[in-house]
Amino acid sequence: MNARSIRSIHARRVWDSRGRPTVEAELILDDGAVGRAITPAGASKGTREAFELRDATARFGGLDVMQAVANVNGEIARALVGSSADDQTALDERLIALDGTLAKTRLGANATLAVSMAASHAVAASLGVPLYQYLGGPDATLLPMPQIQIFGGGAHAGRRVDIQDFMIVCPGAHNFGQALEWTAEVYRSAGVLMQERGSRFGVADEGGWWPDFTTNEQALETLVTAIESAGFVPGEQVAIALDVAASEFGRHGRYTLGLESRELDSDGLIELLLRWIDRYPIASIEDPLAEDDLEGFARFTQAAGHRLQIVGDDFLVSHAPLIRQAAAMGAANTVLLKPNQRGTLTETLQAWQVAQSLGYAAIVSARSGETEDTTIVHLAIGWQTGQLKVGSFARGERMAKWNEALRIEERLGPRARFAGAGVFGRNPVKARGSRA
Ligand code: 2PG
Ligand code: MG
Repeated sequence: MNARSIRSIHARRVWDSRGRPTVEAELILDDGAVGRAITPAGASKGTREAFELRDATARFGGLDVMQAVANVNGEIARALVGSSADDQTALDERLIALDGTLAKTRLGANATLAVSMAASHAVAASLGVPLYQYLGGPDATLLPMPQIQIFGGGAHAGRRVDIQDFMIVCPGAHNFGQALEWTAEVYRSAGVLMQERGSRFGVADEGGWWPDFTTNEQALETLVTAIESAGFVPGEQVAIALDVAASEFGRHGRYTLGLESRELDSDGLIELLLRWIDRYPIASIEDPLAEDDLEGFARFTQAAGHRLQIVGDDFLVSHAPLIRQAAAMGAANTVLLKPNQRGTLTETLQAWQVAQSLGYAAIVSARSGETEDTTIVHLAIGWQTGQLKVGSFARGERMAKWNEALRIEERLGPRARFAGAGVFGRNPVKARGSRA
């Protein structure tokens, strides 16, 4: 008998950070080791993401997941119980074959991902090692550069500003813990600043301050002021990262900036972003153009790809074939990796491997609907992507991830390395950032 054969799989409905239903799976091995994982959920989603199965009933606004839960407890459990969990690739391939569709429309990627992640946790527990170590072996010692949201916007804040994530990175920090300390200072000073200006209205879906700005650029200015008033040198110690999430306000090469009542075509949006890059210390821009604007993405990458990180999220949906297509066009230079965009760990890892082979960097990312599940922290460290995006510096479902990474940094002790400014090595942030 293989000690790591699967004794049981059980799913239940749990609740995410927006109070919406989601799937948790628990997998027990023959040796008694238990793995548990919860699938997250996005709000600003790419149309080519794997399918999230929600019940065709009115319960909870049509968002219930009882069918996905039943799929795990029925079909998936029947297919996997008794087989070995040792080989994650083989297990995920069985899930893919069992579903039988390209986008997991039959069983639901929310069902398959919970099982895929739970299996990896169970094997790590059985081996008596942390998940990152099971995934990455002795080399898994690289703590990621965190991308942390200071203001929320777009679909996460009632579209109060068009840009979705105003984040910071800390290229000047010497270790992960210090990057969090600096972020805590900037987050606090941004809150104080907004309070003083009478523009603080609670927090958005991912814990960033809910903004009340009259232009998108005002958010950038406020962010630079917050970095300065927290005592850091913008662009050197702390830089800006944006998720424009342009698919949310643009299609067919037309973009509507609702906050400023402006319509732009692809070139107009590219010009605007290039102006911001000149004026503000921006190290990374995600989804600068919409997911259907491959040419725009390629033009923007040609104009700015040597200066900063250009990230494909809705544009690439962690999908290896789309990454290959983008690379052939010279579009983007970094991939956002979200396991629920594909529905198994193996497919997400494949996206990273393909990205790496094409010279792309990668950021493991949470979704706007999260839980206490910390699997993605282990993926970022185990797969050595060097970057992690989790939302802001508030709310338990976000802090659970940052705190898990802190624990790992402490556990690794002197072996811990920090991705640091190296992740932006190709594109030194320092050269830019004067607001003159
Ligand atoms: C994104 C994520 C996280 P969502 O767009 O990168 O900010 O949002 O999970 O809603 O897609
Ligand atoms: Mg995004």
